[in-house]
Amino acid sequence: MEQQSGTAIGNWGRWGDEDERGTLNLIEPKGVAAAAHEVRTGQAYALGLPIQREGAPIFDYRGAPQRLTLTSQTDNMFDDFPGGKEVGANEDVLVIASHSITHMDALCHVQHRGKFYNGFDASTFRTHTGAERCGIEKLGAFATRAVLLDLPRHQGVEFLEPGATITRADLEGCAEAQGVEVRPGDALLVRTGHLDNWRTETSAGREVSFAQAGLGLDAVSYIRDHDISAVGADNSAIEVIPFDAETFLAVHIALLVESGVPLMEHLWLSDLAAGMAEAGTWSCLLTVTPLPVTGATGSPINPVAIV
Ligand code: UVW
Repeated sequence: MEQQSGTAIGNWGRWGDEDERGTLNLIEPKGVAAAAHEVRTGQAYALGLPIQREGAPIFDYRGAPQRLTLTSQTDNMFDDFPGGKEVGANEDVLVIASHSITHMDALCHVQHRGKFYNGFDASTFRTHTGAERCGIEKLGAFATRAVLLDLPRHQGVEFLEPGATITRADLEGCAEAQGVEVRPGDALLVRTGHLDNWRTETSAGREVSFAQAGLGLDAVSYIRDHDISAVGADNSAIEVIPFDAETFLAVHIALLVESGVPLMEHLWLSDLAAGMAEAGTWSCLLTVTPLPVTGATGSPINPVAIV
């Protein structure tokens, strides 16, 4: 098994040379059945942001999501059908950059030194056909136990300082203070408070303060050591922005490429955090359904957490 960056902890080959699901393989049916017992209040929280042009947290080059009206009853398209003048049907076309709003990164999203997760060659990704290996459709829908680490609540602030690096010690300290155990196959949800801050800022403020708290490389060992199946956060890239000064997308490389850990970004975690605090628990049942777009690098998602 070829290893990246001289480390001995990558997951290449762990689930076979043809594997394209990475750490989602850690979710076993008996774990899902046990996760159902995490449900205490039955309250469900949707973690996806509204899909709309205004106020979507995006990188400029991805553009804002657009809902275009395809047909409308006012277009008289159905007038020639029997009873057509009395009936109308409205439809949309959705134009959404797959990495703009709340979304999941497929394992083909980032390559490093010409390789995707599991050693698949970056040349297997082509402009027109997309990903031959590790496309989002290979991940499939999943349900698992999830643990939310609410760092602002733990640190007694509204949101972490923009640009602050979250360390392994931060995650450990928060889990310990919350009294929650992180188990193999769990999804890890990290709340930074970034979206709360972003929502209250003016657009001018957003431009100058794109810096976001996020995971540093040091926190990756926590995810690997706990055999986390997927990582989500309420920021744009899981990792800290500005990006690591030495390696662009260092945490993406460590998680997506080396470890095969799918990432979920722009999760709205604040309502969930409040509900969990009230319920006195930091673990829940999480379901995630990426759209099975063949060869895609990611997908909008609206995960549901049930407390
Ligand atoms: C990058 O950070 C490049 O993409 P994403 O936010 O989708 O992980």
